[in-house]
This record gives sequence, structure tokens and C-alpha cells, in this order.
Amino acid sequence: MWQAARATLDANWEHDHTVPSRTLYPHQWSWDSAFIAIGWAHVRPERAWSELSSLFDAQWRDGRVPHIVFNPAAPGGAYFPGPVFWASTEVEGTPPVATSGLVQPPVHALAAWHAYERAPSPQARDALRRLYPRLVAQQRYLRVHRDVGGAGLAAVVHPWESGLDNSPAWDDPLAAVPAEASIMRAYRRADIVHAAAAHRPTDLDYARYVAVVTAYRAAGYRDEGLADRHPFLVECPLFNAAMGVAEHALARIAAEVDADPGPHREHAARITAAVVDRLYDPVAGTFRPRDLRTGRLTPARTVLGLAPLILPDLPPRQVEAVLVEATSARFGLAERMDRPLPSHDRTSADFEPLRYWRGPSWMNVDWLVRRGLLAHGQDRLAAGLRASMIGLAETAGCHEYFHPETGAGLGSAGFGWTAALLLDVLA
Ligand code: 9WN
Repeated sequence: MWQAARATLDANWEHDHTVPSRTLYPHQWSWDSAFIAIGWAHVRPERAWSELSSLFDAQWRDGRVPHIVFNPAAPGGAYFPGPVFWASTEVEGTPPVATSGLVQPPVHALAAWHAYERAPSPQARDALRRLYPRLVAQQRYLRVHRDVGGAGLAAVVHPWESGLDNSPAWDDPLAAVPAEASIMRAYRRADIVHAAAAHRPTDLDYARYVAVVTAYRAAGYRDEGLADRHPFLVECPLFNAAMGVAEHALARIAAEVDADPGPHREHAARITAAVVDRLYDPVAGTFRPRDLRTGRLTPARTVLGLAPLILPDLPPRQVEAVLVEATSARFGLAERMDRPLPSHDRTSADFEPLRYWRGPSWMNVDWLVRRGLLAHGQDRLAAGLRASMIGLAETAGCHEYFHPETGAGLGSAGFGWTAALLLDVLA
């Protein structure tokens, strides 16, 4: 399995970064690169640093790290929406390379710290030192420009920013986005050439995705005044938990590169308090995204609700609640798991075992939840989840996602973060 995972990373390596998959995703993706760097640290540490630094070379002047960095050598039309659609190079303060204008969950500081811990060396410390101010700028962008709700959390302005694109968590806020027929006719999806349409978001989802980007792009991807004009604004538990964990990781990195960890500890404490205050639903006993257009928590109970467990300073009451939710019939976490961890409540009527983030099991979410379990001393549950992750790859290979009942491989074969995180749990 180690060799197969390593071979997958090698096959997806592209001069200075790793593509998520050769078929579906021929460019560089932001949070994929973070997870992938953790895997590279085990086998070729210099590639872990190349992975992260090539991504941050595309950082915008305002600090945002784009969710896609386009490879100019990839064939045009290989991915939709491509560079022409985003038109990033027409915007001031952007790098010469074409990128998207959105971000993804900020798991990069955590990844950089893990990559360093797994393969410490003078070269790695230099790479960490160079990355540190860029990671700080990434956090500052989210803290300052994206605090649309004014409570110390970052808002995502598009479902793609959550990384869990078509999660049922976004159904309510997305339903309010107009998706005119004209938009639906103006583009051709590339994803359903490579993957079964039944395993991907629907055409209506795509129409709305395009409509939301179009609104953001029309405003030059500026964040001022989002609350008054933008059709999709949500505070996501996973995204904000990642932002909090990033500050914990930055405190450790700061200590290693002779910077001051103090401000990072302060930011971390504030983010955890805001995640609990804004996103914890005491009635349901889980975390939910807050829709800033309505002010309400969104109704679906998805795996996003478990993500705040990665915060090492999550208060005991919320830790307990997440454990109850995770071990319930909805998610089935156990010391011996009989089925994989699903991305959505498997008892819910809209659970779809084949469709992307609406049911299937994903290795990166497993890895984050496992980290959270370890952070809170739940070693036996963490071991159960680790065994489940290994079992998935053992039977199905390094697929993009997995059937949440049978464990069959779904989406793209030879998927980067599956291989990388498998290496990490095997090590
Ligand atoms: C849109 C690359 C990315 C992941 C996301 C996943 C999927 C893209 C798409 O693929 O999103 O960003 O085209 O579906 O949802 O989490 O980073 O692997």
C-alpha cells in the first residue's frame, strides 16, 4: 500500500506541485496541496516544500491564497471553469500566473507544521521560515477581509470555498441564488466527461456555482460591501475550525523561526470562542454553518459538524457533543467501524451514497476528524477511524471518494490527497 500510494503521488507530480488527479483536476488546488505536502514529507520532503511554496507564489497581494492555480501547459478546456472564466490577471494585485479568485479551507499552516515535524532538517526550517510570513498574510486576509458577520469568523463566499462543494449544508443558502437559464447554456462542464454525472454535483448546482462566481468577479473579487450585494455568505464550521487550528500551528512555527507566538495564541483563542458562540447548536448538539443572508443556522446535519473537534481548545461540553454526534447512527464512528465515515447524516432522507459530498466517505475529512480525536485523547476511536481509512485504500485503492456503505472506490482513481494521507496514517 505504501508503494501504491507513493506511486500515485509520483504519477501526479507536475514540475513543482502535485495535481489532485490526472483526469478531473489538471491544475493545482489549494487545500489538496496542503494535504499532499504532508504525504510528500514522508517520502520526498523537498517536494512537500515545493508543493507549498509553489502554491503561495500565487498568493494575491491582499493575502488570499487562490483555490486553483492554473497550469498554462494543461490543455484548454480540460477543466471548467478555466482561466478565461476567472480572468484573474485582469485584477490588480494578482500574480502573473492565472488563478481562481476564491479560497479554500486554510489547512496550510497545519500542513507545514506537520511536514516539518515529520522530516525536520535545516533545509526544512529555512522553507518554514520563508513560508511563515505568507501563512500569516493568508490568515490576516481571512480575519480582516472575510469577517462579514463581524464576529471574528471568516465567511465563505462560494460553496467551492468550503471544499465540500455540494454538501447538503449549502442547499438552503444556495436555493436563494438565482440561476437563470441563460447562464446554464453558456458553458460546458468538463467534470462529467471523466466521472459519472450521478457521482457529481447536478447541472442546477453548477448553474448556481457559476452565478455566484459571476457576482464576485463582477465586483473585481473585492470583499468590501459583500454583505450588501453578495448572494452566498456562510460561516462554515470546518473552514473556521481550520482557521483556528492554523493559528495554533503558527504559534508553533513562530517559536521555531524566532517570531512571536503570542499573537497567534490570542487569535486562536478568539476563533475557538467565536466558533462555539456562532456555530454550535445546543438543541441539536452539533455545529452547523450560519447563513449570513438569513442570520440562521442551516438545517442539514453533515460531517462539517464534527470538524471543530480539530480545535485543541474546544471546550469539554462541545467535545462531548461532537463525540455523541460522531458515534451516533448518523456517522457510525466506533473503535471497530463496520462502515466508512460518511460525509452526510446517513439516517437523513437526502443521504446520497454515490453523490460526491452528499454521502460518500473522504480521506481528508477522516484525517481531520482523526486528528481531532487524538487532540482530545480519544485514542481508541482514532484507531478505529485509522483502520477504516486503511481498509478503504486496501480494497479500493487511492480513489477520490468511497461508497459510504460498501467502501467501493468512486470519482477519480489515483487521487493525490488520498495517497498522501494514507502515507501519513501508515507511517
Ligand atoms: C472545485 C480538487 C477539488 C477539491 C474539492 C472538491 C473538488 C472542485 C471541482 O475538487 O472541487 O474546486 O471541480 O469539483 O470538492 O474539495 O479541492 O480535488
